[in-house]
Amino acid sequence: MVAELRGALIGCGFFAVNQMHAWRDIEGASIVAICDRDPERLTVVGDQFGIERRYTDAAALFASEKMDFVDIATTAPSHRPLVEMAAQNRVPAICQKPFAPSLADAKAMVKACTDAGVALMVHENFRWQSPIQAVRAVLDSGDIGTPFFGRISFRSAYDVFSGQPYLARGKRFIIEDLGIHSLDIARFLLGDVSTITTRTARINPQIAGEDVATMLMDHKSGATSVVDCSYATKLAIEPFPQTLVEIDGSDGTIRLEHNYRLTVTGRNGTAVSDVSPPLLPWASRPWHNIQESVVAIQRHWVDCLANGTEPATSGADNLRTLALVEAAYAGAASREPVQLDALL
Ligand code: NAD
Ligand code: 89V
Repeated sequence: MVAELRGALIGCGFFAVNQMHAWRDIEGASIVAICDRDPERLTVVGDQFGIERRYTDAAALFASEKMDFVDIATTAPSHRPLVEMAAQNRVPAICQKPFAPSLADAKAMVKACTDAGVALMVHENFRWQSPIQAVRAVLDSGDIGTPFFGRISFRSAYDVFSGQPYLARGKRFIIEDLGIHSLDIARFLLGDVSTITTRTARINPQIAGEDVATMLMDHKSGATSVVDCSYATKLAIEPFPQTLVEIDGSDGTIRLEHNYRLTVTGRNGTAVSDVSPPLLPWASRPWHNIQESVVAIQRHWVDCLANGTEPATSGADNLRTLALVEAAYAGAASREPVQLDALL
């Protein structure tokens, strides 16, 4: 029998609770220790999940525990020091998105893990949502031919600030926090990007950053995509946190619409299906879509460690998503298109 992987979670905040639930659902790995610099969060999560080994200092965690991996669920400013600490201790690491506050930091983190010979995965989970995987499967089937256009859309007026108050305070908001997922989905479905053009706006006067972004991208495949996101869009039915997708191909189309309705028009006609994510026992609507993807990405990590394969959203892969974020902010400021290769 293969020994279960021993993991530790650093950062016991709002989102980490989902990660802890997901670890309990996954065979082959368990969380044996947790760390948070806030003793209150340590108590809340430690008591909820029955974890006795608790640390308020990540260096003490690394010094005292024998771990097969560490799951870093803190916010971006701490990601580089914590990933570098993992690399120094030769511990494979998962790091939440946004991978780092800057592309330069992210490159240094990838180098530190490569030099140490340890695996590094960014917890970029949106592409692991089952409706998005369903779109990918249609593309792989060849039914719609070669894609030439895509639209990845996330428009909502959901109050994200009550659960994540820091989102209202940052100079950067929607592209760095949410658009990053949409940009990653665009890469996942249509491949890497050569050029991005961006417009942003702030509609909500009570926040510091932009809450609307519209991005036009040239993909290296020749396809064009529009990635649009908004937290200022008041709709009759609030769709949070659904990502809607349109793809046009040489032989047909894909539409992932509200309520997870997937319509595929291909060589053999039109098929409509319901690709709703399952509601896991510990999940709660409307977050269940995201919560299910957390299980999927963490299971993928365990498979990768077991088989010695590179995670789909490895640190190196995620540099290309983070570069899109950097390029989008640069292009929004200059109002000029930005070339991606120059950043990588
Ligand atoms: P949070 O502020 O609620 O939690 C972060 C926790 O990390 C806090 O308890 C804080 O005390 C702790 N922490 C920070 N620095 C630390 C350090 N150096 N050592 C130990 N503990 C430290 O934040 P959150 O909303 O849970 O977000 C965490 C991360 O997850 C962010 O990067 C966010 O973007 C990401 N996130 C991802 C998703 C997703 O779907 N992938 C969803 C929500 C949030
Ligand atoms: O995925 C995220 O990082 C979250 C949310 C879905 C609310 O934007 O912050």
